[in-house]
Amino acid sequence: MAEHESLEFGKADFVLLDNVSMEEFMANLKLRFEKGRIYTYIGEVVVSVNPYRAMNIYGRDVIEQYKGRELYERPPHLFAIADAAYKAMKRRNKDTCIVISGESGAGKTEASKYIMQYIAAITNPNQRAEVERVKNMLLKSNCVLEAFGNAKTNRNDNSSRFGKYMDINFDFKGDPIGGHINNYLLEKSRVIFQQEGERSFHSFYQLLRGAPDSLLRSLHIQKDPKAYNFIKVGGQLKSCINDGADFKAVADAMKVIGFTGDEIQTVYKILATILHLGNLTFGVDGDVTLIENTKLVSVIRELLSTKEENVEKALLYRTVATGRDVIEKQHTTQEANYGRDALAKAMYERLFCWIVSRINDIIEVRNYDAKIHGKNTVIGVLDIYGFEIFQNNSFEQFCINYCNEKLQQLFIQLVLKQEQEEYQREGIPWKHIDYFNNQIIVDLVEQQHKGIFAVLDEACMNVGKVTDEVFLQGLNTKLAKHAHYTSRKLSPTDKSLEFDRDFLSKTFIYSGKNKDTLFQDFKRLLYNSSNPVLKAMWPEGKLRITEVTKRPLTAATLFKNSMISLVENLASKEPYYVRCIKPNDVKSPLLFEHERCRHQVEYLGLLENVRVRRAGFANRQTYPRFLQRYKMISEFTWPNHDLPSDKDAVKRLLQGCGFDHDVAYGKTKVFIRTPRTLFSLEEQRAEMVQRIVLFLQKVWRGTI
Ligand code: AD9
Ligand code: MG
Repeated sequence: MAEHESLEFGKADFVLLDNVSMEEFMANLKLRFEKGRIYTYIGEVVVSVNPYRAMNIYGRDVIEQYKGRELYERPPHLFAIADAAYKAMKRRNKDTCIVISGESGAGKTEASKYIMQYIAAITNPNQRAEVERVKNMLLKSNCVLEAFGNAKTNRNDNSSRFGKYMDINFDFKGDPIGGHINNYLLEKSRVIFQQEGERSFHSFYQLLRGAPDSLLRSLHIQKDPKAYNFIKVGGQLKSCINDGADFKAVADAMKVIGFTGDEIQTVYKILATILHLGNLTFGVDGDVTLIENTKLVSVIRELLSTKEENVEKALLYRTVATGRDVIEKQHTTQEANYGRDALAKAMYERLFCWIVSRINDIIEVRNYDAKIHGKNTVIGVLDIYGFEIFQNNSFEQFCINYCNEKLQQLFIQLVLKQEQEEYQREGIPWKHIDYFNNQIIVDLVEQQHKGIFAVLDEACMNVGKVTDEVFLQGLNTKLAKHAHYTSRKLSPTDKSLEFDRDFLSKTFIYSGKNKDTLFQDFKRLLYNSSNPVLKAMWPEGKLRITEVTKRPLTAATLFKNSMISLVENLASKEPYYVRCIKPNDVKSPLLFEHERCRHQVEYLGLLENVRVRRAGFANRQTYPRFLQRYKMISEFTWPNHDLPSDKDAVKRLLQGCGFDHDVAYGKTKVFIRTPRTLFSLEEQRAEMVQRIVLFLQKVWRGTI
């Protein structure tokens, strides 16, 4: 018996459970985890449990075992799902996507990297140089993005603090010819603040620990992270990550990808500027606000290639237009502190987006290829930040958790709802399955006019300074009757919103993070830099103050829009799912915390998924399409059938092969229950194709 069928390791597919109950599901999950079988299927969905140890299951030999094979032929693995997505794309010319979800630390980013490695390994058999180049770039880009977008949190030593969706484009041969990355809301508040036990983005520590002395000297930076206010807040300055070695790996990756020397230097200068900004302090002399450590201003000026007085002015004043007049208004120390922090965050965020766009410039599909070979197809890989609930949850957690709710909604729609609806439409007998539809939660957040984001935006339009209170009052009036909005508190120090859906619970939303203003003076400062790389990052700095009239979109609206378009994009592709589970909170390879895992199984809707799958069918195809593919395997249908309809012909074909018991006939489609039947049809077809080819060859050679 094949290993994946042996009961010693539990059931390889939850669909095969004797009874679909939470107890049996959990027992199987636990047994497999303990036996080192971290992957299990629900049909074509992979459930993965983070092993928290190096597993010897990703090597070249294992890749070979999965290459081109059908899903159910080998033990469950990410490679099988990657192969299925790849095959579907190649065979049917369809765009596919792999959506990886699960809470923070569950293993999404690692999974996305293994999937990419697999795709890279199985493509380009002819070793075309251009394709090798593209593959190398795609893989190398991960290392750079993680350095700038990941950080140590209390949940995960390498937590993604941005969402990433990467399209890989393939040519008609099925070889990667380019890609595109979309990034979503970087948690930029981490640049200036970290919770106890956490770190800022890896890039800062990598610079301090890995940069050669000469570089540090030129940046006026010392090695000790404790010297820098912005990155020492969390108190967690060491980590299990090797910052020094990573610095070199990232620098090499940037070079390989094609960043120029000047660009890389500018990246370091921006990091250094942010560190120096954090040490700037403001004081007052009479009614004048001033910078206490003016030496730092010279350092910042040098790093930014601007004029010294401009740096000082941008930090202490803001230009405002009152009617036609333009005046300079001095900051209070509080405003100056706010401005400094906003500048640091904005510079980092802009740097990150710029890095992504540079990578995109370089990995973009070469036009000539697309032109020559017509349409190319895409596999998208989504690795987004997972649900997280901290002691204090802020605007970022709210956005992150909303994003996860959106993805869960997509999963429900595609896997559960559409499946049920399709059976109904096709007139296939179907027992209704109950599931929690989280649309109500998604609406609570994003609905026009009365969703939380809308109320927040409205509060932020308020010119006065009481926006937090206005926001809370707005929520109270508009959402009082919402089933999932149970209470809220008005105390100015505890503005928590309470919901009974726990990913949204205890969220502190302050309107400031939504407004997210960076004074125009800073934009102008950076735009006027004589460093062309930096200047190019801040094109809006060229606007004069009187031209800046349009109110920018709020952070919430931007995020909401980007999520809506992400979900639309995913919905337009054929989705494959990886559902990651985190077995414990202490990163132990041995501990399977039952309650913790059960909770995740519940909110990922895995049990409902099994039920739908069991009630359902592995594959469905319209009658004409089915015939087109398999008609050659039956004498009744080859080369053409004389039955009254395609449906009758398909029936006849399947009866002839003895598969009639395993299928259902809908109005327009045939539904095949088990993958094995499909597999067998495929085998017979391949055999027949081979025979036909041999026959034709003989005809051509004139031997027949
Ligand atoms: V977050 O939402 O970005 O905070 P992820 O991405 O879900 O989170 P990640 O992939 O970063 O989690 O995994 C966390 C850690 O678990 C990794 O750094 C590894 O130490 C560990 N891990 C995850 N998957 C595997 C694996 N397949 N094999 C070995 C793993 N270790
Ligand atoms: Mg991650």
